[in-house]
This record gives sequence, structure tokens and C-alpha cells, in this order.
Amino acid sequence: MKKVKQLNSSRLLVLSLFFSAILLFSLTARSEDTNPALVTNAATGSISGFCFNDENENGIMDEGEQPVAGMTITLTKLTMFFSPIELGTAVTDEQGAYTFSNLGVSIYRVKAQSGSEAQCTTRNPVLTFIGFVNKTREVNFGYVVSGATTTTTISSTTTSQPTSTTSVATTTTSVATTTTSTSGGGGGGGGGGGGGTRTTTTTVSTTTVQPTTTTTQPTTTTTINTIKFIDNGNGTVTDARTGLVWLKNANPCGWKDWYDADTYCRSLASGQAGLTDGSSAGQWRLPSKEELEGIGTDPPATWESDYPSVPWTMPGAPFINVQSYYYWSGTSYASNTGLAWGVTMDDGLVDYGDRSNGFYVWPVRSGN
Ligand SMILES: [Ca+2]
Repeated sequence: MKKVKQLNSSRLLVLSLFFSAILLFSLTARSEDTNPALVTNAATGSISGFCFNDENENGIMDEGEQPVAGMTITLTKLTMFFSPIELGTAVTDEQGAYTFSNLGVSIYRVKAQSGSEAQCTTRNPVLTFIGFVNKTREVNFGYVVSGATTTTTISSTTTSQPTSTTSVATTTTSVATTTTSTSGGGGGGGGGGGGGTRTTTTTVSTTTVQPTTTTTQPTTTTTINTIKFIDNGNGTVTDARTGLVWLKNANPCGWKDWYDADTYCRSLASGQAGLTDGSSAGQWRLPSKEELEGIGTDPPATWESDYPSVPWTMPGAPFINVQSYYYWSGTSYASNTGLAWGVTMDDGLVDYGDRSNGFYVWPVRSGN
């Protein structure tokens, strides 16, 4: 019963959000001079690309590689509140090309036909985003006739065994110095009188060192190219390059709108989400746009509003539950604070969305 009640109230919330969004849009659409970004929210986006025979299986359309005609591409719109909506299909032409046009601001899934006779060498399906800035997307699919290729970028995983070092108590007794000096006798006739001086100094010190035991917890270091993520064994992972401490679980709470995502991070503490790190509420936060951008590039790189211009590696082990989807950053879009930046973890695309959108949440804190 409780569940039904919750469903009803959340449906009510959805409807009210939906209608307020419409109201907001119709209001802001008039203020063309003050808010051009929102006006471009018209359905003018497009997703297009090619299917090609990826003969050398490198995932890139190289010169001389032939188009693949007749492949069916399916476009699905993903929304926060409703089930995915399949918008339609396109079939690649003689040039291997397809286009979906008149797309509004949303997240889309582009899925290419594949099977045992034609396997993809590129990621399939691909999630992409039609945003306010980036309204056209190119998504290409490479194929091989037989045999799939797997490229793994995780080059090494090292786990150090727990080590215990016990130093045995030691007692050191040092007898420091004993100096005896005797002066030589004076002249001949000198009897006992003016004789020598005798000095004796003895210092004895005793130092006892208490036994100590040092136990080092097992750590796992995963090297992706030269990126070093250190599993701290307490629900956190340290990026050795930046010193940032990330939540090991990259999907602790499902997708949330920006406000709830922000609140979730600020209230996160040890005892939740697999954390045993002793952290307290207030230490965790949403990562900045740059921090999110840097987690998949080496060295950590930043760029604006597009795919990275440097190779992107989707974060994997030792992290868990990394989603091929948008993650919220804590960074506002400068000219419209109703918007905030997000980064897709599968391909590093940077774009901004309305804070009411549902993106994933990856809390981070500083290393101290
Ligand atoms: Ca190729």
C-alpha cells in the first residue's frame, strides 16, 4: 500500500514538474534577448553517421574502408521519468550514411543492427546528447564480418598482500665513557705533594624500545595507461595523480536531478554507500566539471562543451558501477545558473543540462 501511495505522489510530482517545465519554457522562449540559450531548445538537433567496413578493426573509418549499406539504425529517446521512447529507425544508404533530424534537447541511444554476420568494432549502442550548444552529433559504426575484437585498456592490476611488521623490544645499555687521566709526576724530588689529578667519569644509560606492530591494509592499484587509481579498501578510491578521493561505487543512489544529487553528496558519510573511511557529512560533494573531465584522461585534461580532444578511457576497476551515461558536476553553466555541466562517462562528452534532468551522481572529496 505504501508503495502505491508513493507512486501516486511521485506521479503527481512528475506531472507538476512537467507542466512547470512547459510553463517555464513558454515564458523564457519570449525573452529572446535575455536568454538565447533556452530559445535554441527548438527541435533542430540531428544525429547522423556512417556504417563502414572496419577492415583493420581499429574502430576508425580509415581511408579506403568501404561503406556498409542497408544497416538498420534505431533511435531511442531516454528521459528521466518515462520509459525509453523508440523514435524510429533509419537504414544506411549506398554511402553507408544515415540521419535522424528534428531532435529536441534530450539524451538519445543510437543502436546499430549487428549480428554474428556483422559485428561492431565500435561501441554499440551509443548514448549521446542533443544539448543547447551541441545540436548535431555524429555516431559511426564499424563492422567486421567475422570475429569480434576486444580492446582492454587496463594494463595491470597489482594487489599487495597484507603485511605485518613486528619489531621486538630491544634494550640497549651503553656504558658511555670512562676516562681516567693521571698526570705525570713533576720533578724529581716531588714527593706525594704536588701529585697528579685523577678524574673518572662514568655515564650509564639504558634505553628500552617498546615492541610495535604495524599492519598495512591490502591495497589494489589499477593502472590504466598511467592513471593510477588506488583502492583504499574502505569504499574509497584515490586518484594518485590528483589526490582526489572518489566514492568507489560510481552509482550509489541512481540518477537524480541536480539538487537532489548535490544534497546526497553533502550528506554522505562513513557508514553509507559502502564507506568505512570515517568521513563525515559535509566532506563529500559533487565533483567540479574539470574533476569529472579529468578522471578519464591522462594527464587530467579539461575541455569545453564537447567530446575530449584527448583519448578518453571510461573509468573501470577498481571503481564499481560506472554508468555509460551523464554524471552531474557541481559546476554551474555561467550564463544560466538554471543549467549545470555534466560529463558522460562512456565517451567523455561534456555538455550542460537543466538541473531538473536526471543524471548520475559520483561523490568526491579531498584527500585530507
Ligand atoms: Ca579502420
